[in-house]
Amino acid sequence: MSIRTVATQPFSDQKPGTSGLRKKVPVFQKPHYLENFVQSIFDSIAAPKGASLVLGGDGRYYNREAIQIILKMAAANGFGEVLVGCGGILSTPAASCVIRKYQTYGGIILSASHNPGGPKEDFGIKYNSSNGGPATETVTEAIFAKSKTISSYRILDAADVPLDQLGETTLGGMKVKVIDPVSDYAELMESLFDFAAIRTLLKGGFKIKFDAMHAVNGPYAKDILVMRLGAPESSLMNAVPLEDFGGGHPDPNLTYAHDLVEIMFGADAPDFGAASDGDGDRNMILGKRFFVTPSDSLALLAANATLVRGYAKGLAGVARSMPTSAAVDRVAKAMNIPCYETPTGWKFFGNLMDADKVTLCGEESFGTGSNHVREKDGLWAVLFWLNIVAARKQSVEEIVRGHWAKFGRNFYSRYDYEGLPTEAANGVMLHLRDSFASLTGKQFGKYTVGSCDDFSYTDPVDGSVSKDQGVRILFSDGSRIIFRLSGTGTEGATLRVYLEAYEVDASHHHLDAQEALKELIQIALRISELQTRTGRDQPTVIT
Ligand code: VG1
Ligand code: CO
Repeated sequence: MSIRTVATQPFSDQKPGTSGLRKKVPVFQKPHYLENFVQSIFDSIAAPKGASLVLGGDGRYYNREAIQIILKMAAANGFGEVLVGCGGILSTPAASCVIRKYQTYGGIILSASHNPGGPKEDFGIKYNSSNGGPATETVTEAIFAKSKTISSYRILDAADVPLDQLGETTLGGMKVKVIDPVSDYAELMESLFDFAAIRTLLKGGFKIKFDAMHAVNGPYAKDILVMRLGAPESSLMNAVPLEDFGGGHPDPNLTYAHDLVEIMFGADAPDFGAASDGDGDRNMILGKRFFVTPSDSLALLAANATLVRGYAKGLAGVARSMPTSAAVDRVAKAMNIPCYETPTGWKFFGNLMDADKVTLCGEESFGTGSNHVREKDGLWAVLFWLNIVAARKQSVEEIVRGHWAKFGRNFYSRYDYEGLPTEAANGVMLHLRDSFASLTGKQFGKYTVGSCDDFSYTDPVDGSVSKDQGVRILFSDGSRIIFRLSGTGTEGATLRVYLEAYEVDASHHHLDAQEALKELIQIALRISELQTRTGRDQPTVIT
């Protein structure tokens, strides 16, 4: 076995986005493409000789091939040990858990999350640091800089490593440990939640349905919900991971998790429904004929946290991404704990959690999590909800309505315009930025614009500044419209419009969100000139 140094040329498009580098599979299959990026990671993180690494992915198409390449490159770059999930599988939260538990130098996660998989679909790769969280912007910038000047990479000439059996093998001078992808994670869940109480709830006739969307969480749900908590096997759907997610879009929302939604809104619906995404870090929570918005879910977990063993001591603070509704801010205020607002999620939450500033955090994009790992965590959210339901002995709907009655309701919706010509999408953002002065103070029906800005964040821990993170139109009553370009898409540009209206009057809380937000939607379309500038009448997805 010998180490080969391969001459290569830089690619100009390896800038990591919101969550690593995501491209179509054929792009990753181009000669040297994956290798260049992996070498750029290794060169940037400067791991000491003999360091250990975690490696795994969501099992999508190209996962296995990529893992073999990365293992051989890790061996050639002086790593001493790689912990890899059996079959190449590790959900994103499980990878974070394993990095932390075994105190490895870092980890590489292969996933394009909720984007479709398959030979012509999406693939992705990201680096997580020793705290188990996504690399900070400083690190991803360094990786990008490397990728622009790279001239060679190192790889071991060796046969593929068997990945389907637990145990230890060697690759050159490096150990490869094939680990059970579920057990460390399941043990962590058992330490946080009252499994006995959830078991009793399920035994007592409380029916649940979990949709793994043919993605990575199938085996995790089977182990935890069925084997450990006693839910009948029929509680799971789409629980066998497939390389193409069964041709579906593994995004747990009302549009893409339609099979589950039909069951939860049908006759004889179960009491609780949930789904998770490609890599198992997102979650959607449903009650019987009832949808919980992710922003409300975060607020509710915070408000009820002390009912749950792992959080009984209280919360140090909470954090949400900027576009996430301010529902959790109201809970934080009532609990007298700090609430942080970051540009997006886990790239920024990690520092806050490491510094013990926050315990719970979340995003409107179906992501919630806590300091138990440094990623959002789909099944964790499901267990948290089940634990709350078991403790409160109320239905999901009763719990949410009670919350609104106490804190008011933040009506919320997100409109996504996917696959827009980049020029047109940039044009909308430019136009909005140019309109700040003329919009401020302007009245639209019952709404008055209090202020507008382009969100900027200064990390309170390391002082790093992230600018131009999205246009905010803030109304005097607390309502908001946010415009932002996605950093995870792989085709053209995706423009996201986030709408939030705060309603304190309980007699209006029963309204449908689209109905309650109707006026704000019209304002958003009018001030952005979105329809004329992009030629789109309708959003691709509404969540
Ligand atoms: C989206 C979400 C963001 C989330 C990111 C990664 O990013 O909006 O909230 O952190 O996906 O989630 P963007 O830049 O496309 O809006 V995951 O589950 O896709 O890794
Ligand atoms: Co995900």
